[in-house]
Amino acid sequence: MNKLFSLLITIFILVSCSSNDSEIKTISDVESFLEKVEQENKTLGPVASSASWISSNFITYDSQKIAADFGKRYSLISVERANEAATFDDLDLPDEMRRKLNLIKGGFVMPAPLDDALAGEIANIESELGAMYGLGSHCFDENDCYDLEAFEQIIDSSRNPEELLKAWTGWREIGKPMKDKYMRMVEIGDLGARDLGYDGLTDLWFSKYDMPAEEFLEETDRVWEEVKPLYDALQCHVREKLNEHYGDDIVPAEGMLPAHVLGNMWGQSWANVYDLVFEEDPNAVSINLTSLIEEKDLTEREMVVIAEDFFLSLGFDPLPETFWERSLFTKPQDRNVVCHASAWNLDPDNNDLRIKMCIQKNEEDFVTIHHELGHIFYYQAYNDLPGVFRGGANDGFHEAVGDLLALSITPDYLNQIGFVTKAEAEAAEQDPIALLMKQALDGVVSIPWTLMLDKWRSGIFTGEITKENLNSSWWELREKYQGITSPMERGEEYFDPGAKYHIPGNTPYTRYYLAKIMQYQFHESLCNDIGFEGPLHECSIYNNPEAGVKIRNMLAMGQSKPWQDAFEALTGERALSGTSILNYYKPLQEWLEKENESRSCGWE
Ligand code: X8Z
Ligand code: ZN
Repeated sequence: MNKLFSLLITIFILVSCSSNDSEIKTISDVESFLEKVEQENKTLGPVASSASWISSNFITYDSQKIAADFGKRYSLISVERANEAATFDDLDLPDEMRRKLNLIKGGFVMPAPLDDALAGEIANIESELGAMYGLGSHCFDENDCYDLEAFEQIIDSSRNPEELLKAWTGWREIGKPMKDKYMRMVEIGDLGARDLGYDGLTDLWFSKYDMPAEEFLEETDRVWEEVKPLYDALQCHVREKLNEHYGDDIVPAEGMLPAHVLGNMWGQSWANVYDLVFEEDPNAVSINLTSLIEEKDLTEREMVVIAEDFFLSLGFDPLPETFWERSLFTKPQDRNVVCHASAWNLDPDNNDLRIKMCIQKNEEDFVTIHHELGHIFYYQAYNDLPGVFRGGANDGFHEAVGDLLALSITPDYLNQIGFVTKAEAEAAEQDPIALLMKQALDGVVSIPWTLMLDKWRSGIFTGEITKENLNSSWWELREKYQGITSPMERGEEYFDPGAKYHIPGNTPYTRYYLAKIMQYQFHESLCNDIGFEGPLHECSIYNNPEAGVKIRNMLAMGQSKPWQDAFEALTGERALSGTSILNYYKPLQEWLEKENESRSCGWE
């Protein structure tokens, strides 16, 4: 009787153990789990992407409803899979498998908790915020209404301070109603991040870089310290010139720059005030890409074809026919779309790649087309990898590819594609400061902005910034990092961060900071590899198959290895560094230091 009893107990223990999570897991369990995730992604992924594509291409009540529903379902299933992946934490696994599990556990931006109501609520808020930005417009009276593109038209080109201020403040009205929704979304996302085992959203966002979050953040700050003297010199010079143009009442001779006169809605690029801040050598010929695009009467599609040709010259495969059929290149007149440029990998197994962009025929958008195609050719390079490995080595790599090619839009390249004559290209190269200044007004100016944006967001995530100081802390950071200030008092009734796409859109922004730094490291290393001996700003990798192979090899790795491995494959280095960007702009920095000698630079 006793024996029978203990046998029954043993059977009970065995049965109960095998029916819960404490079951001993094996590698083959991991394999079947990964296969399941792969299959689910194949079925749910493309439909969820289509729902999202429709909701950004036709912003309507119903398209938002469908996108939110897919968002919720996708989110819940991803969290379930992340939790399942965590059950293999104690298993000793090959690196590749461990990496796949980690990617499944950490691949979230704004995770929902495993709760139907909260998952529904956060998905609705996300969709609402996206639509509020996409539909954003402001009327001063019933006959005086503007959307973002109309406001940008003014900010980018007007020199009338009153008109500029009106457009600058007008666009920021769209932020106000986002504030409470944004805070509620962060509250739910924080719960989601904690459920996944992270110490909140900041920890989740910065744990994706193959090193502890804190170490990564220290790295980004370290590089900023390297680049800051160049930025400070530029800020000082631009302030002087804008002060000369606008006078003390608009631009003070010392301190910070007012945000509305910088030629960009967010002050993140000052290229549009180039003519105010730099006097070109009268003997040099300057190349104005916007005028060339106009003179050649290029269509939007032709601009994309020229950018595609750059990639083809490096040996990349052409884009599929469906790219040309399904992409959006121009702003539709009869419906509302999210105009902020984006690149889509809708159905990786069928190479359904698209961009969505309201292209304007100017230099800025010509460069942005290269940026977007960088994403597209990255997708194409890694789409035959397993689903979990389809991603950039880190998100900064994804942002850097197109920008890297844009660094090669040199006068010589423009000559090669028949935009300018050889004589014009040579004449333009006679004034390197002019070329570098134009580049720096975009490439250097954006750096502190790309760093401060997520510092603000991280403050919200950790709770250091609260509802009471949302807007003031935004401006404190803009002042500290960029030396830019708001042109008028901005109280807490405003939500100025909401007027930037990536805040309501929940797109992490540190990726652009990484890209702005890494693209120069890539460029310098490729130019060395191909044996280019002149100054870095004259080097173009156009038509160079050797550079093409190096880039493609890196892209084809997707996120299958730590980013440092991918970085090393191209540059031979494993760490971020400000040295390449400083080398690139060295002649300009020296010139600026001379110009600034008698000026009192810096700001409090
Ligand atoms: O958002 C973008 C791209 C899409 S990934 C157009 N960029 C950032 C921005 O516009 O703020 C590119 C540069 C920075
Ligand atoms: Zn991008």
